[in-house]
Amino acid sequence: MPNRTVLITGASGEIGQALIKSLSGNEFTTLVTVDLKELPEELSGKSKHFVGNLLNKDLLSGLEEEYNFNMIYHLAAVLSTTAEHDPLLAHQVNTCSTIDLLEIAARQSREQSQPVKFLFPSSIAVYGLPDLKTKNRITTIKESEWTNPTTMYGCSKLYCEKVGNYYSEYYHQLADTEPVRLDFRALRFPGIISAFTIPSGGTSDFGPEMIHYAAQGKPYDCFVREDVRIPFMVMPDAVRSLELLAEAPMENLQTRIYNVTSFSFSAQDFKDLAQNSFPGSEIYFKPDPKRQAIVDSWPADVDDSAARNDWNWQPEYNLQDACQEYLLKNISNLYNL
Ligand code: AKB
Repeated sequence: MPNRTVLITGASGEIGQALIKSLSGNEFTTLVTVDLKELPEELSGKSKHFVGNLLNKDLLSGLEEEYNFNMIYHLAAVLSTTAEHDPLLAHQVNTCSTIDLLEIAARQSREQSQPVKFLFPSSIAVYGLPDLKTKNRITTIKESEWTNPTTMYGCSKLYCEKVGNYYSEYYHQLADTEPVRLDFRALRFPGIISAFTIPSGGTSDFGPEMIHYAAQGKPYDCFVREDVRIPFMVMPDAVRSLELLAEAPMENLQTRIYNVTSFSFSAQDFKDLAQNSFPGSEIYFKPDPKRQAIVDSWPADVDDSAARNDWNWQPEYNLQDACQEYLLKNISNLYNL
């Protein structure tokens, strides 16, 4: 296998940490990571880590000068709830940093005369269903349907999908220059549940938060109604789907944007799981109408048949394995239960 240099932004976040663990086992891969924060102790030494803000142009130009990237996992983002508190910041972090990194990838793909792959985690937040009646009527949603996001996070993810596709297919289409060979690929992730880290700033956080609180014996006030249902997957499947899409032969891909999911779960399902697994858990439903409205606009489930057909996507953890084999086992270990 040829040596390759991989950049991961947002490396200290939930997906970033899990991706570093997975990719750092490969002796042919040099990992370069960036985040506002240091990496946790257990990951230090697994990458060349830079602490800094992606909006700092000097940081990016320094990285461009020092490294020739073969692949970029651009994970850094302001998530949906945080983004509604500061939409301008969300725009800057989520879209401006993406354009800057796409520019670097485009230049480097030209200089190296080979494709630079650009992997982008998009989200079910790109969907926007107008009301609960519509949400309940639709069983699964395809990539091309209902892309009317109601959040700044969803808008920025949708824009980045479009612009990533533009950089791969049409960039500088009228200029008399060598075409760039940037290879942008995006996954629309559902809510992601990690057994090792607790999410923050998202609106799908009610599920993982509930389980982690219950395991620690802490009461939890759930900010959505019990009947709220959205798709979820566990972290190992999220990381595996990113790596599978990254490695899929281009000729098999009929699109650059794919839904992926494992199971659809309601807030009440999470409560039942928590109470069966950690008897005595105190979970109360105290919906916040504004956060509630955001998840009401997200689909209850997505159709990931394109990913299944084009690059053999299949989650390793179905609902039962996700709960028993991954979540409860690891969470119990984490909190020494
Ligand atoms: C969020 O809630 O903002 C994210 C997402 C669904 O993309 N977890």
